[in-house]
Amino acid sequence: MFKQLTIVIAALCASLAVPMGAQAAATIERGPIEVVLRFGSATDGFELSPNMLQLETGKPYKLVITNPSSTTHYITAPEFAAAVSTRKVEITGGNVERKRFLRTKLGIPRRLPVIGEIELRAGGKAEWYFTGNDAGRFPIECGIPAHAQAGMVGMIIMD
Ligand SMILES: [Cu+2]
Repeated sequence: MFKQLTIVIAALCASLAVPMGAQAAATIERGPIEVVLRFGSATDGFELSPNMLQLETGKPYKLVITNPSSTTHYITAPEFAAAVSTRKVEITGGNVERKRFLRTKLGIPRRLPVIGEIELRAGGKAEWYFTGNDAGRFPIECGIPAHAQAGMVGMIIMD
């Protein structure tokens, strides 16, 4: 009986003593943190929902941006794009097109192209995989004239 208990305790200790490497691997296996952002609404409202995202530097994210409206919207967040390392942008539905421009347009020394705008047509969905590098407050809005003024503005806060 006593020997059996010792074995159980030993097994329990072994299961608790997970090496750091294994923990890191488990974090990667769980994948990026998914955050959902809606551009426009099903009733064609000019809004971002939510209009504020709180993220942390150094963590991998999958930002899922949907456009349930009947019109095209442009996801425009150049300062944010320059502050993250983009792994990929996957675009599905709505016949969507990715647009890019260089850091030089922001007065940032040219290193790599960053995502300037993502054209998100009606019913489209974009999945933006990135890791945040720089802390700050970054505006995100619709780049189509008058849409931002009508309310399609938001803020991404990276701590
Ligand atoms: Cu728009």
